[in-house]
Amino acid sequence: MLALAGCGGIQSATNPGGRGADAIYGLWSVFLVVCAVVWLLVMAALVWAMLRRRARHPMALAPELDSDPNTKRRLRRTVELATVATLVILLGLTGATYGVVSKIFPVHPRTDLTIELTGHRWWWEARYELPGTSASVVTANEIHLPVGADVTFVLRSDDVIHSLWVPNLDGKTDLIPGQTNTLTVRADRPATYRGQCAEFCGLQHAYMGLFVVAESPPKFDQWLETQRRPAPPPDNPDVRHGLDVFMANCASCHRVRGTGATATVGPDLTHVASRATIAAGRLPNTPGNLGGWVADAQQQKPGVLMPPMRLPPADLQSVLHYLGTLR
Ligand code: HEC
Ligand SMILES: [Cu+2]
Repeated sequence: MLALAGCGGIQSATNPGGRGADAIYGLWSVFLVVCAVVWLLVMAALVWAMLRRRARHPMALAPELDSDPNTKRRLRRTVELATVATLVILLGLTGATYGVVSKIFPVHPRTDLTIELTGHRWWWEARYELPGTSASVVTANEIHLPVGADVTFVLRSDDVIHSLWVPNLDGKTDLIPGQTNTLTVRADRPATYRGQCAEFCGLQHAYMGLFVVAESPPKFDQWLETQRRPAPPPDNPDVRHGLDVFMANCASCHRVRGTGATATVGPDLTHVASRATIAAGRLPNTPGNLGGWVADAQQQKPGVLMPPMRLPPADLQSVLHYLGTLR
């Protein structure tokens, strides 16, 4: 039941929605069938041998196998055959594996879109490379991709080793400090998938999730256009006060494009209200969760690199109203 519960979901290698995951699922199926057949044959041979021995030597502890030269020859032939079959099967599976690896990591991958993905303890920073413009699109933990496009992730780490794994889309690739890895993925149908850091990276590793939203190219372009815009200026006194509170308490770690907040210790919050979750998939992005998070992030992710912000209630409300305008 546990194994079945893992099938078919939004974080499942058995429900492929992209080229890499498709190839891996195909390979996995071949392994499953071949190994199941081999296992059944071995078990059948074992049962057969046990029954046969009982029948011939009801009392014997060690039957003398080598009594008859014909039997001996037959046995040797069988063992030789099984050895060769094992070799052929292993070489076949190895070859199939190389085939899949060369599909997942082609030497010269095509690239329609490049996303620099940096691993931080314990969240993901995504920077979209937009050729021919100085505007930058930086977001966190929620990556949008156009369906059918070859999207190359340029993977780096800011601290320790992390690993990107979105099982419905592709295999895993590590994010290693001081090294740049790449992974090119292609999503084949519109869907939202969950990914997970797959390399233990400290206290909140389990809550270092991410979402990948694969959508039609027009919807993706619309999303990108929105993300490209800087934050709107405050349009009422309460929100203006929220921005002041933000500048005084949060700007040392966060960036909001269009304001003086330019720090990159924590996620870029320019469009935080457009995200479905906060804190690397830890919480749905609701006003209550956001308030709880800003007041004391340690409650939700103990050890997280955002300190509890002991703000007077009125200031907390204003800063939450301000965050709400960052759509
Ligand atoms: C010392 C640095 C620091 C300060 C100061 C700080 N934060 Fe953070 N913040 C972080 C880090 C780091 C994260 C990422 C935590 C994680 O998900 O593991 C974060 C995450 C967040 C998130 C979730 C973003 C997302 O998309 O997941 C919000 C919202 C946020 N902070 C708001 C605030 C506000 C509002 C303030 C000021 C009242 C503030 N932060 C002050 C470091 C800081
Ligand atoms: Cu991790």
